[in-house]
Amino acid sequence: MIHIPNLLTATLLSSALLAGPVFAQVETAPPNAPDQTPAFEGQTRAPTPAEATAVSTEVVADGLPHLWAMEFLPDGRMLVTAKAGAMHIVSEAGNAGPEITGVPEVDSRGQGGLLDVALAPDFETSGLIYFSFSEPRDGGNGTSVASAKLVQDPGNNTGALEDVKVIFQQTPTYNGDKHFGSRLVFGPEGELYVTVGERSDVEPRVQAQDIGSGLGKTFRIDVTGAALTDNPFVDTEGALPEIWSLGHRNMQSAALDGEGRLWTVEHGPKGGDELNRPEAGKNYGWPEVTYGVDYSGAPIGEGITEKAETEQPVYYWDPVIAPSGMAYYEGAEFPAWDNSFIIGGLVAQGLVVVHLDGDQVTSEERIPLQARVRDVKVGTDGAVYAVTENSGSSQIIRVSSGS
Ligand SMILES: [Ca+2]
Repeated sequence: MIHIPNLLTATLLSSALLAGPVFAQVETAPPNAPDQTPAFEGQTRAPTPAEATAVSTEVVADGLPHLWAMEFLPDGRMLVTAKAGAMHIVSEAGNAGPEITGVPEVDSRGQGGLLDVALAPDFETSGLIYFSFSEPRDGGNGTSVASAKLVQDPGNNTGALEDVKVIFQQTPTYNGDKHFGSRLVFGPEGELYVTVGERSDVEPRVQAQDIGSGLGKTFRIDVTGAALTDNPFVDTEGALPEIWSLGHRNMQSAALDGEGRLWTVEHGPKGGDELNRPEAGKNYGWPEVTYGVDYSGAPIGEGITEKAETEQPVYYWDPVIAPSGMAYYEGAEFPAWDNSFIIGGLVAQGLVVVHLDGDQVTSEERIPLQARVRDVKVGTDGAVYAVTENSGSSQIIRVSSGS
């Protein structure tokens, strides 16, 4: 009889031998880049919490078109974007209204489409929303951000976009269908952070390192799309003044923490999803520095995980979770998740909860939902709402602690 050692058992045994206390880890599959090692303890495969969080789930809305993002309106209804290029209002009972009129054309091939949506900080009085989308352009496409006034009729969940203005365009335009990002997050001073991708292919992706290119960047703009005057590269010749941070791959998760600081999660290649806290002018390494390997299994660049003048991720995953959407948690429903990020997992097919102590991840927990999770929000009730995508349609699932 052949005895096949269980990987979890092997991990537990080795940590028991080396470190005394035994902690289980969420991830037990072998890494794609087994020769790479974390830069510091706890940078990957953090232990699970001592006690697993009990959850119950309830489908709030079903049979929706393939969604990409969701925001709660102040009255508790939900504003959703559909990848194919539509926006809807979904009632608290889960009924979707008709398509909101006035949504501009999007290029929804591949990973493109109508992407994130954010309410203006003064939404209750202005009715303004901001959304990102893969904009069809001469010579290809690119991620753009538009503002619009949402005129609604709460009685029948209808709405219209008026005064639609494209306020920001990621450049250069590229003819591809991958890595558009994106998420939109308003900072505490009303500044708008925009995350994008680097368009994936070998030729454009190196521009993630180029501050004259808008590929692979976080941007920080005002509500008109202009660079903030205290952005890091406003006085650098040849640089795009809207850039906040560089060296990113494809950021489809972004949220503020309790102190109002921006955090992002980006898709790595085969391995190498990263949690970062992007700071002004800093370089997050892609594609020169990365955990994981290319889809072919070959190293990316020199296959290095550290380099001077580049930042280490706060945390990374190999194998990947395929992050999309994230929310900072400080609600009453899950006291154990206080000061955690709840990240949507497309490949992880559920929620990925990383608990923080200061700026370090202390534990990682998974909440399986048996569906690709595209976006995550916390409701005013403290429950967590996951937007799923399966076979081209979506559900909104409420995750609570009750039964
Ligand atoms: Ca990085």
